[in-house]
Amino acid sequence: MAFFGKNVVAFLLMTTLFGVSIGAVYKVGDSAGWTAMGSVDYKKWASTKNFHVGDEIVFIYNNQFHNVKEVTHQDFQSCNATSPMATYTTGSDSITLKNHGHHYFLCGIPGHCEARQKIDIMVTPVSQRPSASPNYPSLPSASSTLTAPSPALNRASSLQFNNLLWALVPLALLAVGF
Ligand SMILES: [Cu+2]
Repeated sequence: MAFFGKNVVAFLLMTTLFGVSIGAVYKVGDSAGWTAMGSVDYKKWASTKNFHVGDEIVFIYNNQFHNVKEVTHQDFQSCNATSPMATYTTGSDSITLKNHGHHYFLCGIPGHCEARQKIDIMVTPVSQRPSASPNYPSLPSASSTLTAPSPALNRASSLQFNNLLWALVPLALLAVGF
């Protein structure tokens, strides 16, 4: 019974996560992909997009010549690839934007970042209410929240729900016993 309960929670967690993930998918550099050939101005490319939490960015490149490293703002500025927060090397790297704020990526191959193979992805918060203080509704227990039927939610509330959900993931994982 305990196992059954845990599985149900895990199942609900997964379906809820995927059920409300309705973010956009952006191919970095569009048809040019992730390159150091100078054909893409990634700063300009990013400035034409409006990234939100839950959106996905995809880096497409030949992994013999390039890679993707997520770095701090300082390392982004100085093209320092030696202490990345994350490294991607498949050549088809799909990254879901989980937090708002800046996400800095560069190619770690020597010289490429300097050749402007770097990108600053600015993720805007899903719900921006100028006057709202952080007034998250008091959360019920993780399990009762997760049983809320996601199909019934409209788009707006499911987006907010998605935000809340990320805050709940640690709770849920705790409940599942990971
Ligand atoms: Cu490169």
